[in-house]
Amino acid sequence: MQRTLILLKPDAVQKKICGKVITRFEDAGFLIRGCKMIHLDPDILHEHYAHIADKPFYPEVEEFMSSTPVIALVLEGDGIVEKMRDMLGVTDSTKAAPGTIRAELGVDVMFNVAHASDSLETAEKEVKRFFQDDELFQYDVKSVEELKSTR
Ligand code: FUP
Repeated sequence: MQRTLILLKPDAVQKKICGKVITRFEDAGFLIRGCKMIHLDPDILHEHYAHIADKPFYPEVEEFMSSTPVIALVLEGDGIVEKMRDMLGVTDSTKAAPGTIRAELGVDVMFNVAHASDSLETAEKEVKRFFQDDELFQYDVKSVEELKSTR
């Protein structure tokens, strides 16, 4: 089963749409394996965004991503890395396909709701970057009917 790393960005936190976004992930069948609120410091942001650290817009990314805490999630699901990128839409919210999270809830290229790992290889690195092994959890999924039958 694949895992991916999600960061619900400051725009999602400030707009109080984290629950709405997580509901979309759960409705897609993905499982939450890890979840925490963290304040990202310049060191971790520089590491996480190493691929854009030399771009002129990087200082703005760092300022934005540390402007409030973010919610970091490790989600699991069949083919989740690609499915999640499709669900989110392209980086620029104004160009994201209709129905995607960024098209519906994002503002622009910076305020684009969430980060998701862009490949399986990156996902493994990013999960380790933000979560210790003991912050990830295994549990069984149960329907309402199954839970009722245990009472
Ligand atoms: P994504 O993989 O879709 O999260 O996008 P990138 O890793 O390429 O970019 C990370 C962040 O850099 C974006 F969320 C916002 C910022 N960015 C810009 O501000 N302008 C750009 O042209 C590209 C990225």
